[in-house]
Amino acid sequence: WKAKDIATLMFIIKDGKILLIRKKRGLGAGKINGPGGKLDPGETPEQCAVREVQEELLVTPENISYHGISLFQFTDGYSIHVYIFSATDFKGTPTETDEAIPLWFELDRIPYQEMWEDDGIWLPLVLKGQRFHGKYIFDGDSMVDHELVNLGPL
Ligand code: 6U4
Ligand code: NA
Ligand code: NA
Repeated sequence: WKAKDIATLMFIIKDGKILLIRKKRGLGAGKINGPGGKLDPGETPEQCAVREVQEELLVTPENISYHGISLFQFTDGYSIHVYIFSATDFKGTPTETDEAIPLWFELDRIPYQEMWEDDGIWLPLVLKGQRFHGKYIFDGDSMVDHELVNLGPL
């Protein structure tokens, strides 16, 4: 038996670009991902997503949409449920912190080869304004199975 975590991801998409991070520590350190992290006691997923972007990049996302939930199940028993959000605006200036380096990418140049293997499957649905849910089985860093259900437009 291993812990089940609940976490969030927030993709700020503005002026044809997406704000990603090079993660410096935690699960997926070294990879490029959206900012996000684990739920603190008493907060909603959206509150967590906003707080994590504030902590990691010193910006506050605005005009937020909820896309859905993804379950990541690792073969060692660990699992993490991730609530996925996007935002079309933000306040502040993306800034490097102890946790993350901010990186902007054109929407047709997202560095999927430096991201978690599942991102290439569902991040295009975020860009298209779709809701979805999915389940992804990982053996270490390798995805061995997945199911994705597209739930239609936001
Ligand atoms: P701590 O050190 O616990 O405070 P925290 O930032 O709260 O760190 P972290 O970064 O370990 O937690 O949370 C895990 C992050 O990794 C969440 O944003 C979700 C994300 N994540 C985990 N598996 C993922 C996967 N397969 N694909 C993906 N993001 C994943 O795109
Ligand atoms: Na975090
Ligand atoms: Na955290």
